[in-house]
Amino acid sequence: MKSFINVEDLGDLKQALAEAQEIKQERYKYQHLGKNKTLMMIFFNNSLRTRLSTQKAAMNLGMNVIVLDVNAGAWKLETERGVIMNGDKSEHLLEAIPVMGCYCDIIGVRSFAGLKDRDYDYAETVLKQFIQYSGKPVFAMETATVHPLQAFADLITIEEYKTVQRPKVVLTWAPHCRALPQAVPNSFAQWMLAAPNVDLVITHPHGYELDPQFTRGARIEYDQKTAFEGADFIYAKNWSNPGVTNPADYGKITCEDMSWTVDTEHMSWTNNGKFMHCLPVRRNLIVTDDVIESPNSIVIPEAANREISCSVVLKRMLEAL
Ligand code: AN0
Ligand code: CP
Repeated sequence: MKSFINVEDLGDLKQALAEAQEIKQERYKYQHLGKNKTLMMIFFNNSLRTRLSTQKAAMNLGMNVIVLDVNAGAWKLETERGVIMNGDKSEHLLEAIPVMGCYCDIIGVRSFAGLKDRDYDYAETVLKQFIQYSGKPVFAMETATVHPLQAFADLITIEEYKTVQRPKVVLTWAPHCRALPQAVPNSFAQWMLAAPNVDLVITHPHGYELDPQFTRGARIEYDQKTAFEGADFIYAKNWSNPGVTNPADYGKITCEDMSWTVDTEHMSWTNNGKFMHCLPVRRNLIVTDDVIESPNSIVIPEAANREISCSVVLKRMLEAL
């Protein structure tokens, strides 16, 4: 595997899920694969889970790991071509990327959407520059529009916790005090629609429609209660306005309706549904204390599966070097 961005990059999902279970049983089975190979992780944004789980997965595979927090110690990077660089940015990404590529075998990139210019974000400008100029295989650690390591971990978790052959999985918008990207819900929708046995329903306020390239074929239900009825899994996430219905709203908070917060009443509408969230989560905005602390909350095993999803991805990338 030369890159990991969209669900298609992984090929057959049943095979990938089987590989995930194999690695979960025996995490060090492939530790010879990464000998003398270096992973470089580049963070333009904060992280807890991605940083730790990706490093752990790489160590399980015997790799060396270098982490760079671009905003903590590196030169401030210019990302636009044609700019007269007389401001605070000392280096251009177009030199920095090939230099980074000299020191490693595989690169992971975290670079969130700026949420100001929809075309720039949805063109995945930064990620594409890494692919084009680093000369190395690149994987997304949440980029402007996708978070595939999270979605793969979510799928592994749903496979492990489902009690019916074809679970009803509900992706629900929930309120938040800051504008967040659409990467997590985009990838979650893309992966659930590609999964062999998932009945996906998406619920959100009017105007929050996700980009159809990720949701085509999904059932959209604007009434949250109707969506929740009979659900086996509730996957909560805030996202800012995707600007699909009204381009001027892109990246804005256009709904603050706290009736969307997932509380015990919401969960009572489900089929004893499990609660999921990618984390970090702001309690009592997205989900109440009661729900996230309940026995039906599987947010911790979900996070634990980030090590597993990443192990499969890095194993595949090492095999292709
Ligand atoms: C990020 C987001 O919503 O995309 C990362 C989630 C994994 N969350 C925050 O910035 C709080
Ligand atoms: N879920 C997730 O990617 O978390 P971090 O932002 O902490 O990496």
